Amino acid sequence: MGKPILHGPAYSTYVRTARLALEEKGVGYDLDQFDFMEGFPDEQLARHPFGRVPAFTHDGFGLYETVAICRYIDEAFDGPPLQPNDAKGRARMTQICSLLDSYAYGPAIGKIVIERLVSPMLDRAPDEAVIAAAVPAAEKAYGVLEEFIGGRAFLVGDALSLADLHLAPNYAYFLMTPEGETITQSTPNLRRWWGGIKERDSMIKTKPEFGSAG
Ligand SMILES: N[C@@H](CCC(=O)N[C@@H](CS)C(=O)NCC(=O)O)C(=O)O
Repeated sequence: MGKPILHGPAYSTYVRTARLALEEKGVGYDLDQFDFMEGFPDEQLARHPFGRVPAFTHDGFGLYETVAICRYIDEAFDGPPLQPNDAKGRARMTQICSLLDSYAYGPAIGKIVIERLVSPMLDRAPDEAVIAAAVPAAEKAYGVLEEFIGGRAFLVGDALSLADLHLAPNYAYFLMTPEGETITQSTPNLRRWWGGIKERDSMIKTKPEFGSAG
């Protein structure tokens, strides 16, 4: 099998999730980086018709959408399994990835992180109204995740899964904002989880050069 290529910048949360899957599996890969804040290259738009990152190519097979990419990485390559082997565990893992996409990424990253961390980099003041409006939704999503993890070390079952890899990059950036700091203080189970996750080799190797993201 050839070496897979992941297309997208290391600073993207979703690119980092796919990289975490590759690193945790021990799969060698090339990272084809570009700065989408400067515009999407035509090649990426050809790979991803919705103009997002990441995209993934392997032996002529092209894929986009992070959950699909991560599942492919787990299933096509040798290495430690990243999905539970029972139907309920796999369903819970998929549910958590989906709720992160649908209910956590928008408020926590798309609104709060963008306003607090990215706007100042573009010489714009954070829009406090946008942030205030996003806080309840971020709080709710993190509260639900707090209940899912309970006293366990990982989000699903007793082993690392794609659900943990989906949350970790989101958590890393969210924690860099005052709102994220407050919300993560009130979710102690997730905070304990983060203490373990952030020390993994995969997290250290994929740390983005963007502020001080864990
Ligand atoms: N549903 C997509 C979401 C990907 C996504 O939103 N990526 C962000 C970066 S973390 C992006 O491409 N943003 C560029 C934009 O919105 O213009 C997936 O799971 O891969």
